[in-house]
Amino acid sequence: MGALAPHPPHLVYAENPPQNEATSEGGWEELRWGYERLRNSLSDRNYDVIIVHTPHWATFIGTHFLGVDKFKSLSVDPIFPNLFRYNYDLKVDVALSKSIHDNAADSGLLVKMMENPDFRIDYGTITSCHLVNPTWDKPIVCISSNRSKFYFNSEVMQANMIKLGEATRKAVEASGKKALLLSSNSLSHRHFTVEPEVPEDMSQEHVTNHNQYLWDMKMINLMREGKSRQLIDLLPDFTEQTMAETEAGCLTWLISALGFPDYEAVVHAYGTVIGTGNAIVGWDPRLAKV
Ligand code: 2X7
Ligand code: FE2
Repeated sequence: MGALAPHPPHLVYAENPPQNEATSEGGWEELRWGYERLRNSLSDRNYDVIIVHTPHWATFIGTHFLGVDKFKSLSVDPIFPNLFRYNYDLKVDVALSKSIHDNAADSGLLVKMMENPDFRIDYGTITSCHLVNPTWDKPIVCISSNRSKFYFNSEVMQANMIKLGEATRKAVEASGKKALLLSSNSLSHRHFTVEPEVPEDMSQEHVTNHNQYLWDMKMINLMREGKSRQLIDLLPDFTEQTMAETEAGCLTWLISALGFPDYEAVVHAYGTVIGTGNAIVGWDPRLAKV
């Protein structure tokens, strides 16, 4: 299975889990209830591993993969340290990580295993994984975002992420494991630059502008209609027009790894966080037409 699983740290803050030092009065319920619906949709799926592709582990030379069994530390969001100071303790499926790495290398991508045991895990990975699986009872594979969109352009980024998706799929199939794949990103990404006095004051929350909303709906409707080829074809224009976080390549990787699904995606929620557009969407191969 796959999911679009955005990572605004506000959603973890609003849930008040014991791992997070900051406390809140709630907020962003539509998105949090959407995550609850996504979790319910997974409750009868016995998957072995979560594979997450994250924008906030940015690598400029190639794609990197976590290559150490366990990581435990404190993750502090650089922009919102008031909201997110999260004590994480996670396990990595290094064998699967290495196998995706090797397949990607065979397809001509520049790749590297990240083997520094003191490496700080980014808040994108932690937020998406926490909201999908708050018990952290599954190992993860974590894939960095190669910034080829910035060094080259969207087309190069997409071509590389399509290859990376294929390499991921091959490695998962060869492993015999059942994997849940997460694209950890928001959609439209123009946002407010001033935080309200009470961050969870929902009277202040809305999409930054109508243009962003219309683009988000265009993309979400393509997902709902199972038109994943059109989705990926439109992605460079969407990313340009809305400064979308799809610039990181996560969604292109996910759609490619799922084999460009032509079945309908299930939209669990759409909502804004500091004006950005966020959709929680699941792709379940059981919905594939036979
Ligand atoms: O990283 C993020 C994000 N993608 C969206 C909204 C708010 C904060 O952080
Ligand atoms: Fe982000």
